[in-house]
Amino acid sequence: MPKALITGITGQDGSYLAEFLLKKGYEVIGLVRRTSTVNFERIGHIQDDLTLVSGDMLDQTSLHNIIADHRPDEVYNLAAQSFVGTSWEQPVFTGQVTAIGVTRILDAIRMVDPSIRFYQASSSEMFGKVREVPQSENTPFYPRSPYGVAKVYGHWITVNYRESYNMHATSGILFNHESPRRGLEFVTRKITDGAARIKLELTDKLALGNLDARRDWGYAKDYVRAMWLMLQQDEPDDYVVATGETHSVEELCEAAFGTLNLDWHDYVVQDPRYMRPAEVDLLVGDPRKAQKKLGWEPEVTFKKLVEIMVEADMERLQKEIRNSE
Ligand code: NAP
Ligand code: F7E
Repeated sequence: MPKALITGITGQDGSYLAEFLLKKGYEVIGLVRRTSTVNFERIGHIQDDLTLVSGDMLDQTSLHNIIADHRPDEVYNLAAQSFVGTSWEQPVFTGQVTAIGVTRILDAIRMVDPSIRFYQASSSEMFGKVREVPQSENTPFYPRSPYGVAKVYGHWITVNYRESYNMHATSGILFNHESPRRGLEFVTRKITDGAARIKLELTDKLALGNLDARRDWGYAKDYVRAMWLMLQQDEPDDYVVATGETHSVEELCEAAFGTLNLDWHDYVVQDPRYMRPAEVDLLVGDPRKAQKKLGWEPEVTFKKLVEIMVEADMERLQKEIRNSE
């Protein structure tokens, strides 16, 4: 039975990857950090099938002991301070977790068993102020936030450990991917949840920031499959994972409110609080290498993704209303 360690298992991607690996017959170890209240909402339904271990990306000892005690075949490093907005408010913390945390876990692997395969969750935010359109594995980085800068570090330390120690260390440069399990602060979920609340007359306004920003949005379940495929290759490498399509925040509003037969113009207001000090205006990925080498294709379109998310938020909120009656 192959064994995988997932950091960030309580997050959106960690929960989908855990489900995916369990179905493939893996033993799944999940690293969780200590919190004063349990936050297993995304993994509660599979908790009995997982081995959860206590650790933190800020704590070298815990990372080393977990690798030494469990000896996984594959490590998926998904843990991060992943919200771009927060990275301006907590730049040092973001660097400690999202950048230096990668070195901590890579070094723990190097010391225990350098043959363990490693996946690093790199990000399209590294392209930032884009140097070319679409962005591929060869596009130079120009990050625009402390988060983006931290991910550039995480990417290059992964490449460096691959080249220095001959480790099977791979960097997946994933473009935005979403789902009903996306955190409520990210724009897709904020919009699908907001539209559902408005439909159910729980509120009548949705405050957003920059409506012109464009992103290449895919479905998280499709993207965790790509992570696994990367670690099944004979050689470690870097891969862009994206749909190749780009849409604006305004188009996202139109799609989400449209699903509920609402006109977004009647409800969305712009609020400077949600504008960023430096913006990433346009992201669109070139996924041809992943398609060719991994045989990976996204299955869910932008329209379908928005429908899935709106439907899930409607269902959740209707249930909450019923329970409160
Ligand atoms: P997410 O939902 O924010 O999950 C982040 C995970 O990291 C959570 O499980 C969180 O634990 C954990 N974490 C944070 N700080 C930690 C620490 N100090 N020690 C241990 N665990 C810690 O993020 P996601 O959307 O699933 O993304 C997964 C990874 O892919 C992240 O590295 C993200 O930066 C990267 N990425 C995401 C996207 C995307 O569009 N989703 C695109 C490219 C790259 P708690 O539950 O305790 O907070
Ligand atoms: O913003 C604009 C905002 O926070 C998308 C993370 O998973 O993907 C994610 O980072 C765009 C930006 O995601 C609001 O200014 C407008 O241009 O949903 P987001 P992100 O910053 O692209 C990458 C690939 C990651 O790696 C990250 O971990 O939407 N926007 N109005 C808004 N964004 C938010 N959050 N809230 C608004 O009200």
